[in-house]
Amino acid sequence: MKRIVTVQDISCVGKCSLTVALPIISAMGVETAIIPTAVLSTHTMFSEFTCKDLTDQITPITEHWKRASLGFDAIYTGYLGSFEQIDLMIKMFSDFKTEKSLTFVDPAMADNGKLYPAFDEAFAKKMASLCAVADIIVPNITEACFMTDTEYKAEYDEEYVKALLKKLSDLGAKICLLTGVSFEEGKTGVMGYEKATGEYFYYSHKKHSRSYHGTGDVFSSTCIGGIMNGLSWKDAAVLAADYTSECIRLTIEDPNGNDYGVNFEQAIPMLVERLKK
Ligand code: PXL
Repeated sequence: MKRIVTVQDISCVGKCSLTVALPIISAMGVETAIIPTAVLSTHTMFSEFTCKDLTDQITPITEHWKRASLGFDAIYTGYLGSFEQIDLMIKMFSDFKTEKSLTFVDPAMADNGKLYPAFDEAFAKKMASLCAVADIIVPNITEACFMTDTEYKAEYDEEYVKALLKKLSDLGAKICLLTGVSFEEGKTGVMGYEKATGEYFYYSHKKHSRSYHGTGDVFSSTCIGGIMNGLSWKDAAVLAADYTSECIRLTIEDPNGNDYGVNFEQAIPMLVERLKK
């Protein structure tokens, strides 16, 4: 069985970061070690939240793991809270990455043209330095723009997205996967670029009437889980896009659906079925 470690916060309510990564990746048959970077009462899109920073726990945990000779098939980072945490992740990559293992960065920090409340432009530039040393990065268009000094556009063409992917790739990552890429009304999807082959990849599906927080984390978790199951990055991206879309559909159809996160739990059987194929 493969083992990954994912490093992100615990938002106690809100269905994002570790509370989606842990169940989704585990359901995909992959051991999921965690480092919680902070404990929040809810994610930061609530009007109020508590936050206990756990940065001082990261080094003691990783030093213990080194003494115990623990290794990981992948290191997946999500929402991080500070410059220091980003530096610690760069160090963790260099301490734990092997030739066979994968580093996967979701620079979760912005959406719809805006940074999340806790961040500023300097933080986005710092996040670019983590993306530079990753194998695979999965920003949305907003995050990619902040990291590459590109003007954010709500409407764009394929040329704009390809140029954005090229700039992301120039940061250093081997594979760049942009989420939330839409070229036609009613559809959305993912567009990727692989530095080694110069190849672009696009996959789209239905765009739903509503969007929810945490869907980027659902996508990233499924994508790394798929890769750990032996899928190519493109097939993993397709699976992750389809699963995320199904989670959104189920949430919209649920009369008691939460507005803070998606019903990812209800779509886990579909995810597991798809992995068997
Ligand atoms: O990736 C979403 C996310 C994760 N963690 C925290 C957040 C958010 C989005 O707002 O606030 C704490």
